[in-house]
Amino acid sequence: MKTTEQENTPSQAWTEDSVLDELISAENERRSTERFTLTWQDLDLDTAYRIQAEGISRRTAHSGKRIGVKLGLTSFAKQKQMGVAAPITGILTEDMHLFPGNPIPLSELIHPKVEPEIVFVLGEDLRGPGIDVAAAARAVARVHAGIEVIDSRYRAFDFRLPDVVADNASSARFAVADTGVPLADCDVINEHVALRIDGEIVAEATGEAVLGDPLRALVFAANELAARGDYLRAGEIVLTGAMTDAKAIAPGAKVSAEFSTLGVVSLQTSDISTTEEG
Ligand code: OOG
Ligand code: MG
Repeated sequence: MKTTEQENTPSQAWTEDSVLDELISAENERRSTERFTLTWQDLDLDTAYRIQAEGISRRTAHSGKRIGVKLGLTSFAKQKQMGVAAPITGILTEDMHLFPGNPIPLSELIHPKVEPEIVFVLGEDLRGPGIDVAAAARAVARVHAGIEVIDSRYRAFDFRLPDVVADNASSARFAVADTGVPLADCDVINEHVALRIDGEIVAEATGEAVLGDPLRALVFAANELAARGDYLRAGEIVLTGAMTDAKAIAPGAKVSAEFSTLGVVSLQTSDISTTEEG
């Protein structure tokens, strides 16, 4: 079928259920899939967030409980890289958490990329709507260095906003440095990070890249979750979004994100090759 015909073909009758089944199969079978908006052109954000929520409830039923929330596409670098111009939220579960010494399991992933992130751990619940930067700041217990490993279930990371929302914002794995600091001890806007792969600096940024202030990402999360009757809980981890564009990783690669005051978080990929694109 020619591309023009494909674009114009009416929905091949995707439903919320069949979209979710396809995303789960793609993840389990380590294969990518075509974005749904090619054939379901009016898939909207409310529907996409419902698909995401159902995916999380199935995931938490067997793989681990919810432990946090992530922001996606909060920096211009990421919005430009992905061609999508609005922040989104996703949900983090226990089974996504990589601890020191855990490799990035390439044999379980499709085409993973790494990105450095400023991470908040909450000391109290944060419930929108109407959250502002001051309220968000009060809820933060600690700030940590983090690396997110994203892995879109879409072919070549080609998606529109509803696709990536349904796919839980490309969530795959993440790592957070053990020790954090109180918010008062970290100027998160000017916090600098250098992302290294195999010793080489591949990207650099400061916290300002994240909506001008990573606390604004936390504000966005609280208010966005409130629109769907959800809120951030005390103790939850919040990944505020990539400060730089994301970088693909080869088997055996050593990745580290070196922050100016938050310290270093390091990961190594397993040396088993991925099934697609590397
Ligand atoms: C979407 C997820 C973006 C971030 O930090 O911006 C994200 C993607 O780029 O696949 O996690
Ligand atoms: Mg991210």
